[in-house]
Amino acid sequence: MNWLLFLATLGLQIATQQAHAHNTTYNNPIIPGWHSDPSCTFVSEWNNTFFCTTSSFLAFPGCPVFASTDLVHWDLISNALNHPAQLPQIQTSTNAQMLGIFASTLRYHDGKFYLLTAWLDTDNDGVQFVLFTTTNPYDEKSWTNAFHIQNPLSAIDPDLFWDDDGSVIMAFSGSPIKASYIDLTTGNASEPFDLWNGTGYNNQEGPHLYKKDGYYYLLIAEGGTELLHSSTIARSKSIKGPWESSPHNPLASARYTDRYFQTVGHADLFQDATGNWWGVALATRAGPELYNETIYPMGRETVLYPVSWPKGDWPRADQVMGEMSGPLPPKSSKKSSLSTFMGEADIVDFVPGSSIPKHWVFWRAPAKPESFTISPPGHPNTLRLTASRANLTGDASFKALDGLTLLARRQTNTLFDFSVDVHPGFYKAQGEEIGITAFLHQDHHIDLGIVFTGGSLESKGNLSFRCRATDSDATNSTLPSPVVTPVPSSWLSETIRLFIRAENSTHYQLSAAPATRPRESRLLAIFSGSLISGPDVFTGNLLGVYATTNGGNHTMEGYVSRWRYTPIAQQIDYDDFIQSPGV
Ligand SMILES: *[C@@H]1O[C@H](CO)[C@@H](O)[C@H](O)[C@H]1NC(C)=O
Ligand SMILES: *[C@@H]1O[C@H](CO)[C@@H](O)[C@H](O)[C@H]1NC(C)=O
Ligand SMILES: *[C@@H]1O[C@H](CO)[C@@H](O)[C@H](O)[C@H]1NC(C)=O
Ligand SMILES: *[C@@H]1O[C@H](CO)[C@@H](O)[C@H](O)[C@H]1NC(C)=O
Ligand SMILES: *[C@@H]1O[C@H](CO)[C@@H](O)[C@H](O)[C@H]1NC(C)=O
Ligand SMILES: *[C@@H]1O[C@H](CO)[C@@H](O)[C@H](O)[C@H]1NC(C)=O
Ligand SMILES: *[C@@H]1O[C@H](CO)[C@@H](O)[C@H](O)[C@H]1NC(C)=O
Ligand SMILES: *[C@@H]1O[C@H](CO)[C@@H](O)[C@H](O)[C@H]1NC(C)=O
Ligand SMILES: *[C@@H]1O[C@H](CO)[C@@H](O)[C@H](O)[C@H]1NC(C)=O
Ligand SMILES: CC(=O)N[C@H]1CO[C@H](CO)[C@@H](O)[C@@H]1O
Repeated sequence: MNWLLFLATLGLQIATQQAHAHNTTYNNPIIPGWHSDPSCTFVSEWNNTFFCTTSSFLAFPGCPVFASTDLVHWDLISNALNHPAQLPQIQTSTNAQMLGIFASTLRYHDGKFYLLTAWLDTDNDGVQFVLFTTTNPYDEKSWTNAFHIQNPLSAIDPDLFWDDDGSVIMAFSGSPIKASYIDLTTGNASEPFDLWNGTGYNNQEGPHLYKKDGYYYLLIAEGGTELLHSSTIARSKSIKGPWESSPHNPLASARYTDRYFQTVGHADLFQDATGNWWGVALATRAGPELYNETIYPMGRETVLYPVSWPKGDWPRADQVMGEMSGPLPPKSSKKSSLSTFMGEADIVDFVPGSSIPKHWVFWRAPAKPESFTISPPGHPNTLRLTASRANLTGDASFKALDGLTLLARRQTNTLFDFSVDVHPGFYKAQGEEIGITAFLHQDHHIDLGIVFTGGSLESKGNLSFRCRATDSDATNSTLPSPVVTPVPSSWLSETIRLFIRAENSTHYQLSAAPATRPRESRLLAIFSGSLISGPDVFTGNLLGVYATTNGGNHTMEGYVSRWRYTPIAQQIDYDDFIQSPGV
């Protein structure tokens, strides 16, 4: 070998090694709990920061935006949909549960952040494409109102791609996947044209376009968002085709495997400051067996995997696992040592002057925001709930604008402890109920309520703990009967602490104690996580408080306090639990 060639080869080796010189291990999911359909982008102009968004359906605030400089510490920096005037339907429409904000695309172009998404509801025909933009994603109020982009085929999953000539291409779901040129000033979309058919699976959706080394690359999701889900890729010299499928497809998938992380698909790709490529996707922690038993209450979460994509060649991805290794950017020095994977704890005491934490959600934008008041006069360190007529399930006459008194956060850990204190004295009329819930949506929830059944309060049995599950997919034999337990008479005038705890990865324990004597805790019921998982449910478990008159039209107010969510452990493989520090 001559010296020049040797040096060139050595240089090449060093360059290649440099890109991968400092592999570190990290855990999936990088954003745990219900965070499906991730779309992420890297923005060097913003201090080499990665930004991601995930689907939010009827949860409000919606369109959460996360930022990270090291890919493992993710901060929720804003919710792009944060006040109802931006998209009034988030408050007024949709009695169907699995509609709302679907999968989005997040991109940065020429100083501006673009979040393009689909809005679906039952009160309007078809699907609307709506665009939110900002020049500062850290400033929540700076996100614009929804700007409508034409959706010629009533598709979902709009992408946003700027071509070299400045034209803007919006790919979207369809068989084959289609695209239109769009005008971002008028919202007009051109006659759609066909892109790629995929590799033969159903539900071609979630497209993202990229351009690299003279090719257009089209990444799509195929197979439906369950066990056959996948992410596949094709390329073409021209946007009009022909598209060539990657010989390495699927790029990412767990189908036909027994891996713990299933349903891997609906991906996005981005490149970091040193030129390494990364992929994100959604995945469900369960393994195929529990998946088939529909026990995956956290739903679809966001995972990260390294991608190698040599010049002119096809991308290859590492398979998604609970523990992975890759050339992560250096750890942000400002951050605590806990990665977002460990799940966020809540220690919330509703101190006067505080506001509702940014990561908590309502189900639709609240029709009456004053139903959730922190520390009203005379009641410091409490949250006052004004009950909704409808309970969490609602009834035939329930309308979105009636409002639902529910405030929740995501279950972000396989094992956790959640508790809230309920103050005495709210009960005046029959049916009144305040409680805590594990809530997937209005047709899937497990509630632990304190219910007043009328009569005199002092009489034993008139104030009860009621553990009740609602599961529209359950049959009479699989829906457990409500468990009703009288509140012990010695607790009647006390503040009562209600607990929901995942004691293992399949079951939830519901219990209660006098707040001042938590050791007197009583186990009231154990319910399966299958009640809050479902094959056609796209959300994941939320934990929260609710108040209802169960159909009564009168006003009822109650007070809760001391909201705690304590992460206990993350399961990352069949026999692998990572304990939270301090547990
Ligand atoms: C980048 O980081 C510096 C130092 O933390 C900060 O002052 C600056 O505002 C940041 N710039 C952007 C665009 O985020
Ligand atoms: C946008 O589309 C609408 C309806 O299809 C049409 O009336 C209008 O002229 C279009 N605007 C532009 C600038 O093309
Ligand atoms: C998709 O597949 C159908 C049926 O095989 C074929 O007729 C059509 O031309 C294909 N379209 C594209 C864009 O490849
Ligand atoms: C899960 O269900 C699918 C579809 O019914 C089946 O093909 C697969 O064998 C099942 N896997 C397990 C582990 O039960
Ligand atoms: C670092 O991780 C990447 C992605 O898994 C891999 O391709 C590369 O070989 C690793 N490098 C080293 C030095 O282990
Ligand atoms: C469930 O039970 C109710 C009341 O007993 C009965 O009316 C209904 O037909 C049952 N449904 C099924 C699917 O068995
Ligand atoms: C979890 O606990 C429940 C109830 O105690 C039990 O029936 C179930 O088998 C346990 N599941 C696992 C995975 O240990
Ligand atoms: C909800 O309220 C309706 C009446 O408004 C009642 O029929 C139903 O049993 C209640 N369900 C739950 C889970 O509270
Ligand atoms: C409460 O109001 C609803 C409509 O707002 C009505 O349908 C219902 O009959 C009323 N219930 C009672 C108990 O008055
Ligand atoms: C509505 C109701 O449950 N009322 C009961 C309240 O408690 C007294 C004494 O136990 C019962 O007699 C009532 O039926």
